[in-house]
Amino acid sequence: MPPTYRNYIDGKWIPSTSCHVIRDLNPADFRDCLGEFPESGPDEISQAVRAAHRAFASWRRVPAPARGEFVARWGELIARDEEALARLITMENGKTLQESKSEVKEAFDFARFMSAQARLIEGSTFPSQHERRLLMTLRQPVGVTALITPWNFPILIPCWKLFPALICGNTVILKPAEECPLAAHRLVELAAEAGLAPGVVNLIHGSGEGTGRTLVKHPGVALVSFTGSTETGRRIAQECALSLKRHVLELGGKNAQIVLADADLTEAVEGAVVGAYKTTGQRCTATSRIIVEQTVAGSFSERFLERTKQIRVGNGLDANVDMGPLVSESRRKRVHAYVEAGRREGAHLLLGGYFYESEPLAQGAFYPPTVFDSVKPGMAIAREEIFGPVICLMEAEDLEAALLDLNNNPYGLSASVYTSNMHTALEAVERIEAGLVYINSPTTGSELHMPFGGVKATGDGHREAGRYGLNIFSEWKSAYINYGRRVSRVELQTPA
Ligand code: UN1
Repeated sequence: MPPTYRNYIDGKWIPSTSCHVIRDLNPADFRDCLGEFPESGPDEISQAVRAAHRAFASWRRVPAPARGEFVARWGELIARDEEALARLITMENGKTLQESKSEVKEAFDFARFMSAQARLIEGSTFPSQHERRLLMTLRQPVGVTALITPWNFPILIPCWKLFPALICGNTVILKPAEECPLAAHRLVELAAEAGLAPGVVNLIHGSGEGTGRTLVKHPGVALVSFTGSTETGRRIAQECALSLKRHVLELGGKNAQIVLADADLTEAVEGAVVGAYKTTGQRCTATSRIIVEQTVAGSFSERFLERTKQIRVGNGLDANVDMGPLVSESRRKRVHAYVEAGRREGAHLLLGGYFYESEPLAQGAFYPPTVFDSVKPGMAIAREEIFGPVICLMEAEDLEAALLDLNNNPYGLSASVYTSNMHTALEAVERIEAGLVYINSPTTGSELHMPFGGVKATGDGHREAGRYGLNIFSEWKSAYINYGRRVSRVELQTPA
């Protein structure tokens, strides 16, 4: 029997009252159920919100450096358990062990970075237009925050939100994706071990449609931070608009790599392989379109296909595997539906695009690296986020045409350009409509101290990672402090 997991509310692991259960399956082998998680209902969500409110009153008064010390202790426990956490991510999400290790490392590196930032939650001072008056700004916590996180980085993305939320003095309700709840469970167990005060971080399991939606609507939640699909993000924004709740949305991408004729083709091919197939194409930053300058399109495509054929698909725990399964059967069906749509619309399938029929791959959500060419900008596979190992090869006459194709898309998260010309590179950096631009490296691989996020339908203008979480998780207060003895004198002065 798989173990049954509980919610974490007010410092206690509490069995859910719900009779709906979510089974956490290993995507490399559906026979392996890692645990059963509750579909939490309104009562337990309210209980968690009440606990977070009570905790907020004291947590906001804890000096920020002490809040930072807590994040540092939590990070050190994540580092201590690096191996075990990485194995767990691979078993639950499917990505290779090496990728899982990089994810865990980025999580504890971010804890180290963020814990130091707790001493730098700075405001400013300004000269006043009145005498003997000090003007200053300070950052204040927002309150109870709901963090709704995806399954593609089940440790890292919760940390991107948790650590800045906490150092700024907020309390938290974490609702992890139902596909990877065990990673969040372990993460919160480590928070408890690090000595977290009850109610500061609460963990509520359940689906997005059910538990997530109820949490977003709860009047006691002051801010919702969400990473996931644009479709869900839109619904969250609509819901939050009704009560003017703060919301922060990190949504889809349809990232492109441009390869120009003067590029180092070997590097461009390697970059494309990393961008396309790491995490089985399930990164917001994954490369999905490759736009190649016509004169080198034939040779690029030949070399890219050759490299793609070498990708070894299998269980991510096996060190000889390059690409694990998709996260679930429903994701596999969705990816395949896009591939079918591509075929129907007249794109030419060069590789992949099928389900494995023999063991062991038939037991999991495996999908082969899939490549289309003759893809036209209007096709669904060229416009929509597929979130799988599916590549659209496109041709462009020159840089101008390539930029036009790249920007002609509702999303704007990440983009990459391979060229050996500095002028071209800088021109592209300037003109690409995306939050992240890479020159001569893949569309993936952001560094934790840089702002992360995108333009257009990729989000709502916020940036995560780096110090940028401080802007999300605090509100400015402007303070006017008169220190002259006779306040009225100040008031008599103009302007009003
Ligand atoms: C995501 O896909 O949601 O740049 C995050 C990258 C990683 C982060 C991806 N550092 O690919």
